[in-house]
Amino acid sequence: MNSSLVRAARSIAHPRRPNIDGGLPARSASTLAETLESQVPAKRLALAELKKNHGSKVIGKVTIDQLIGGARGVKCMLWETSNLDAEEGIRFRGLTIPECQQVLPTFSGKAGDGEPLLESIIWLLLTSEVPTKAQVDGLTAELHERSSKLPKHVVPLLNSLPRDMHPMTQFSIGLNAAQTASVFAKAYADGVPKNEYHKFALEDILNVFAVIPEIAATIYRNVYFDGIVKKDQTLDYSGNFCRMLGYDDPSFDELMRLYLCIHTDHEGGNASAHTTHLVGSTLSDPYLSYAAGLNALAGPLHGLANQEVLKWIQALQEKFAKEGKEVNADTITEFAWETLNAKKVVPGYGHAVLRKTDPRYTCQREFGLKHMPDDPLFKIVDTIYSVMPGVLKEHGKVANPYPNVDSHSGVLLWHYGFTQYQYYTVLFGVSRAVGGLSQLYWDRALGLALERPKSHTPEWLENFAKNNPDA
Ligand code: CMX
Repeated sequence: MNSSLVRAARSIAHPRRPNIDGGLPARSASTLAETLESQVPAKRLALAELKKNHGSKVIGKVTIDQLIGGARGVKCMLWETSNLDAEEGIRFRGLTIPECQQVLPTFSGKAGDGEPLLESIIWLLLTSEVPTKAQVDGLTAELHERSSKLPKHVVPLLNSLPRDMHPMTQFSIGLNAAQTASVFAKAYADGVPKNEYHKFALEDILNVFAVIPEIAATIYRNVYFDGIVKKDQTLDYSGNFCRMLGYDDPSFDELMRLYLCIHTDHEGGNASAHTTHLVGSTLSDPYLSYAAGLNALAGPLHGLANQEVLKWIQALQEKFAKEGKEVNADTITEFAWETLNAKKVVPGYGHAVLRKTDPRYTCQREFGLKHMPDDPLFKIVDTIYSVMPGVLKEHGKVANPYPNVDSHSGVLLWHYGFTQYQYYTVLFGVSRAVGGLSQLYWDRALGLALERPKSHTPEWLENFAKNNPDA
């Protein structure tokens, strides 16, 4: 591991304030809860200062187009854990994906030797610090221990659901049902003071992280196999999740680590993160807040796009097999135009914010080049990548003709025999919990307000336009 890069990354992710004598404070806090608690007073103070000194500054204007068009670009949310740049893509607490891959602890213990552990990203997103391996190991053990907090009625409830109910619907039901264990809801009902909410929210957040692999794996094993879920808590979070799903291949464990890390967070405005934040702002507990986020993720314009990509590729393969044509750049182009002319979207392409290839796509492509360069489906995805931006540019409607994260995730899973693509969004959902709920911790710690933007009727807008011709 390159130690100067780790130091640099630590200072990007978490610029430490000098002590009065000019030295840097020691990184002494050992558990996640202690580390967070030690950060709360300074963060509260910083936000209060920001509000006091700059609260009335104007940071943007809103047009009627934006009001009608899904609030694109409207600056109206505070989000701690990540930032999305249209050109560069995501940074988790200041770190790009390649930087995370270089500095965050991995399964072997050596940063840079394999994919980061999800526990490393949990630590980074919550605390803004690059954790040590010992801190990450402590968190792994804590999450394994907390996994016993799944209420006993949840698995029987999941077992009773119809097999043909979409896995995302089952996931949402499972997490909502687990809400009976909410420590936050009980504390609120008991009247704990507002400045203590975050402590109880953190209990729920860590418990949600700990129990969702079992909810998710139970759904997978029920819908497609024998319903039996076997844990291996000698492994990390992702490795154990793979065993629960029924996969026992170190290379697949690495894919799952990568997959779970890169899907965690994509700043605040995306539908799943925003929904979690919005519902949480009513002081719904973290279980209910994230279950709402899952329902947003289940939409085909958002997380469901990863299953749609596989469906699209299969339809393409079927069509050209029937016609006795091979799948190549020409036939893919033909199929893309058929999709666009039928007024349908090409799944896995385009983005509401990004204007370049999604770095989450790029790192999955690199994983494919390393682990499965000759896989036929991987090659098709690569050929799609070589022609689709050109097709979409020629079509002329799409703001971003480049692939997003969902364009690549399915093909990697497929390579390992994980072909049940209706389930893919559940994996996204296991990961997105980390971003949405890490932010929810800070929402409660910073006492963020109930979210309640203003809406207007069409008549109001028309009158406004009439009375303000120069607006
Ligand atoms: N195929 C065809 N048309 C597309 C398109 C695509 N991949 N992406 C955008 N368009 C269309 C839009 O539907 C819109 O058409 P209308 O004017 O008729 O409504 C027009 O191009 C302009 O849209 P945009 O400004 O480029 O994109 P938006 O911000 O409105 O939407 C997104 C963003 C992701 C919903 C859109 O690109 C899309 O539908 N992509 C395909 C689905 C997908 O991959 N979603 C996953 C996104 C990542 C995630 O959240 O998981």
